[in-house]
Amino acid sequence: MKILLTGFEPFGEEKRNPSWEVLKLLPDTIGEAELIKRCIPVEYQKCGDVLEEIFEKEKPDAVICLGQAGGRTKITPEFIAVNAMDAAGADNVGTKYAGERIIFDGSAAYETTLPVRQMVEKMQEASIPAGLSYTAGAYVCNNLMYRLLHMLDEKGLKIPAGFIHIPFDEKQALAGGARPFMPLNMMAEGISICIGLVAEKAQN
Ligand code: PCA
Repeated sequence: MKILLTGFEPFGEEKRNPSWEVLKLLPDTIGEAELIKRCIPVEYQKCGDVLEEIFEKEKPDAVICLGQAGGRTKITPEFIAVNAMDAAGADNVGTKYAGERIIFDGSAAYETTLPVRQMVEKMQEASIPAGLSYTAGAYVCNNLMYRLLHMLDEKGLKIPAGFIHIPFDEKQALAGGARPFMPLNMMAEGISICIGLVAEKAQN
């Protein structure tokens, strides 16, 4: 079984993105699952297309996309992606959106198909701060999650897929004053727990 994992390149003022750094710490297999790791550009117009290309090539059995949510204190699986692009900040090619749709006639929202409640419970049992999030924002991460779930819906593919936001890592915290963070090793442990659950779900 193949699980596609994506992280993002750095954006804004940051020199690194923990969503990609954490993937570098993971092994290439966990149990029966082969992990395919890819880095996605922080661009509204490109992120979904890049993901679709990788998906077509790799044909994974499950997809977990990761992104940085600076300021959060927990690993937060996202419950929902909304059909909106609306953020104060520009993406990495300077594009900004205010109150626009991702897909003009697309659904208002898509719900994750990852076992998010179990993920949160299992991470908490392992003493890793975790919580369910009901908003991925309306910037590029939400965009990627929406495009992922829209693509699977269009293809009629019912595989586990969704998005997990993670906090800044320790290097970012040290570089930028007093900011909430989580050590990368702890995030790697948390994401490995999530992958294990997804592998179980994808098999059934
Ligand atoms: N976080 C941003 C985009 C890329 C990333 O890692 C977000 O939350 O939208």
